[in-house]
Amino acid sequence: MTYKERMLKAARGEMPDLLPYIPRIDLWHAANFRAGTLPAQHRGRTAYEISRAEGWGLMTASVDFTYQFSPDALLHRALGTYALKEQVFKFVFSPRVDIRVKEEGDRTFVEYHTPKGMVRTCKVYSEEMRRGGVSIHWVEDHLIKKPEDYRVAACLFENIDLVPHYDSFLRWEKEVGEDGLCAAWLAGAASPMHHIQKYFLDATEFFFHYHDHQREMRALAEAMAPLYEKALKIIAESPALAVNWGGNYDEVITYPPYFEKELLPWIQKASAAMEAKGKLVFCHCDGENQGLLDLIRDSGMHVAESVCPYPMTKVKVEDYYRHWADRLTIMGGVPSNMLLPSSAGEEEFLAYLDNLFRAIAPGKRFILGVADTTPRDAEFSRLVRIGEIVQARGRLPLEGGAARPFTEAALRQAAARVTPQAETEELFKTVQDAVLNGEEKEIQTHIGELIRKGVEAKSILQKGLIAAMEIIGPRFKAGEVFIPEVLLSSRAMNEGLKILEPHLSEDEKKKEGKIILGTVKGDLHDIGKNLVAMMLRGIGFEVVDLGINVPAEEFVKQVREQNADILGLSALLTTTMPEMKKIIQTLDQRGLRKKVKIMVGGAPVNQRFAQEIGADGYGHDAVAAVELAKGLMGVH
Ligand code: B1M
Repeated sequence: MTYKERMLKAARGEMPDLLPYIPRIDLWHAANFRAGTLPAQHRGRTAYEISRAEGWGLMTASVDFTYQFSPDALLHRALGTYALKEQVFKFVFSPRVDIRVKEEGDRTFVEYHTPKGMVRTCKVYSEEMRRGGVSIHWVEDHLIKKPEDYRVAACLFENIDLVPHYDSFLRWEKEVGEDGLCAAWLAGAASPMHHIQKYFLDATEFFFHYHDHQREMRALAEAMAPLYEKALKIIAESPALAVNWGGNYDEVITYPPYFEKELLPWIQKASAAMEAKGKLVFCHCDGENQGLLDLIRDSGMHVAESVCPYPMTKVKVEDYYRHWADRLTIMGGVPSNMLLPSSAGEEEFLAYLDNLFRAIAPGKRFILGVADTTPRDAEFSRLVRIGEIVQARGRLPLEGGAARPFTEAALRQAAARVTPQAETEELFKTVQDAVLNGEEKEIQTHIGELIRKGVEAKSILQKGLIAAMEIIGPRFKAGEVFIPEVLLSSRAMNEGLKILEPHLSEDEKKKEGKIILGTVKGDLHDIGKNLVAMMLRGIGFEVVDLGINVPAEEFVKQVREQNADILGLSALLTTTMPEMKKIIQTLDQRGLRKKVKIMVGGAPVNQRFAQEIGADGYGHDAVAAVELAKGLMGVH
């Protein structure tokens, strides 16, 4: 059986002969090829050649930005209108749109002059990013900057057409042959609204606009919908047997009610359209999926691709299999940190595989791979070892026995909900409610009223504002409220503080402590870090946010100058985690280590790593980060 046949069978819920093993190695390859550090036996080879030489399938189910035919494939990155080999159409701009492009070093500025005005974007792709194994270009200046931009963006999209174009897809399919299943791609978003979220606004800003400018946003989504409809028709009629429809779903970013309202109908629509033509729908489910398990399972998609289980995320591989495998095929299963000796020792790696092979028996609806992708510093021999184990033990049906039992205790834990006690005086209820409901305007009135009544500013701060933030944290952790609520509450809290501040004495204004916060060098993920910053501010810390991609020297400089109590480091990539160690070492060498407490966090970071690098603490999520910061300050 060929890899293509195995994938088709696995995706359709039939039993292939062997567990398909298709590790994604594009970024690992690009970084090591550049650095001249590919394994000796593979020097000079392409990623496809290496996979073939090792007997693995080719990862062609998800987009590979590192390998494209068109030099301008990513020019319109900030619009999400690429020109990729994975596409079976071309985006065609009408002559009514005048496009002006300017390159400056690593930056590409693009202006779109439409009949209704101009919008502009800027993307960055640096040598450092290439070397680090990053394929996604960073959008530095987003399309939507102010509410008026929505109208222009809508006009822009009304002036973009899609025309069928199979040439590059067919060329790619020919190159892949029977060694993989080539999936077509639209833009990596599941729906027009998801497209707006992923491309047009900064990740945090999106949630504010989603609340404040819902009408304008929806009008833009409606203006984009015909393109999405047309893409579906073209893909359905095209030679592609599968489509990868949207991705980066995550229980925080695409939180359940939002997913259900804005993404699900389009995934269902895509699945129905493809199914009518005997085609398959893959979705790139590389995020934290715990809160989305049912929604994804029932969405109609055929394959959840890039599934990244515990210990990188909350859901264990056995729980995925138990929950999904009766109707949804899982692709992925090996979290990328299992390939890094610095994150997982040899024993842990082997134990993980051992468990995986037991957990996914009989092996139906499973395509084994690395989720999301093999990191630059991965131990190549581990990828090879997985391939050998598949050859030795991967005949289907697997003989591993039943999946590990799902313990009652784990079920109870997952269902546990924190019920916060809002035991506060009635007097402060209006302020608390305004924070909890994210009412940034009303809060000013409520605080004004209390001040006029002669209520102490300090009490309003502690029993109104801070007490409300202490309620929202556990609610977020318990899954009772989602990221927009937290962000809107933090915004309301800050508005309230502005009114209160002139009435607080210098002593009362004193913050819980001062924290320097940033995402380390080479890393552009900032959603989690921003959330941590907002919650720390909400609870009374002064936060100096240095942003993303912050070099060690900058952290050191800030520690020297800011007189802060805590340094907070965030990293979302296994390849950038070592930066944290470097920063701590540099602080040590400069005699500054004792000046601050250091806390670290981010999806791949854990307590063990924090201890190893000499940090003072690790925060699993934003709520834990706040608790940790209070603990480090000696406040409980
Ligand atoms: Co990226 N990405 N990404 N990505 N991305 C991950 C991180 C990944 C784990 C996906 C996966 O494998 N399943 C994977 C890393 C794998 C690895 O390193 N082994 C990955 C990859 C590979 C990449 C690229 C390399 C992909 C590429 O180029 N093809 C690239 C790298 C770019 C770069 O940084 N140089 C890339 C790019 C992107 C996007 C731009 C598309 C986008 C980021 C948008 C943005 O941040 N503005 C993105 C996204 C969205 C993700 C996932 C899907 C979601 C991350 C997120 O925002 N989660 C992510 C999957 C995952 O994490 N499982 C993934 C929501 C957020 C609230 O949670 O950030 O974990 P989180 O923050 C939490 C806690 O971690 C903690 O509190 C936060 C709030 O509760 N926390 C702290 C965070 N910082 C803390 C600091 C503290 C304490 C707690 O103290 C100081």
